[in-house]
Amino acid sequence: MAKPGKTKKAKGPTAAPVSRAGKVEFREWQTPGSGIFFTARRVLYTGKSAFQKIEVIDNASYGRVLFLDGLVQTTDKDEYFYHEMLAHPALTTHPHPRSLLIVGGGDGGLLYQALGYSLERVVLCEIDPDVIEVSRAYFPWLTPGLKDRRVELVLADANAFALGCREKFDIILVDSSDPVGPSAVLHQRQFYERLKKILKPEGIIAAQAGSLLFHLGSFQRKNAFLKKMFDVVRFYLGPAPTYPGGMWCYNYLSRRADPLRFARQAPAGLRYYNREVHESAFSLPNMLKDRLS
Ligand code: AG3
Repeated sequence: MAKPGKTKKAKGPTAAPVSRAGKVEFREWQTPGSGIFFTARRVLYTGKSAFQKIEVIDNASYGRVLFLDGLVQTTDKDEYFYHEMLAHPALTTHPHPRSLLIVGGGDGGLLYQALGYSLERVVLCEIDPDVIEVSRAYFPWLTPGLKDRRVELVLADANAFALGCREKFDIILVDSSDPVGPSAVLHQRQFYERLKKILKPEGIIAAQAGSLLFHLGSFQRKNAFLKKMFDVVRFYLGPAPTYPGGMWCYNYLSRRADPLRFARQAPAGLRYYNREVHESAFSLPNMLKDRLS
């Protein structure tokens, strides 16, 4: 990781920075003609890892904001909407989760949620060590789990890791980025076939799937191949205020788990997730139902 504060001229996709009215503005182009912007109170980090451009700024309304290749990954203000909804539906409905694999998630936010359960072993497979180091430096409140004794960090491409892995997991949570750049393979059929092989018979996979507004076509394609692989293929929804379209979609996949049959309570102190939210998240709007039927 380059030294904090070191600013190289970025090549390729980046959020940074446009200067307008004396303010440095970072933006994500969510579509060719629209997006979201943040003025930087401070630019905390910009660097290019072996895999992607990494940027962290401090914003007056959202606190710290992490961008990878110009795409918002997490902000202090709203990270829990996404991390809670990716973690808890699977973890509250698995009969006895002992082992967990997290795919991606180098910022630590999902791990933080998962360690609220009495898991015995967690493997976090992140391709980019710089994401972990930058998050440790600038999001220390998300990353304490990275040094938990139950956690093993594997620095690898999850697609290759899944192929070579001889262990099976109770739960697999896929915290990928968009289906472009290093995350593209994590949205494809081959990857899910590999995950299925390392999932225990009672296992559950929860994966971020994308924007309800902008990725409907990709849900339709995913649904088609997932249906051939898993008996239980469910989509569920939750808000993600700083992601494109603001409403995010997740997959819940299993051989036999019922996403509405609870096996335990979620940890206390969550800010978004609760049992009623969980139940209603699996009720889908017509525009999505139509695509999946
Ligand atoms: N992973 C999902 C990020 C997707 C956001 N997409 C976008 N901004 N276009 C988030 C990683 C947080 N642990």
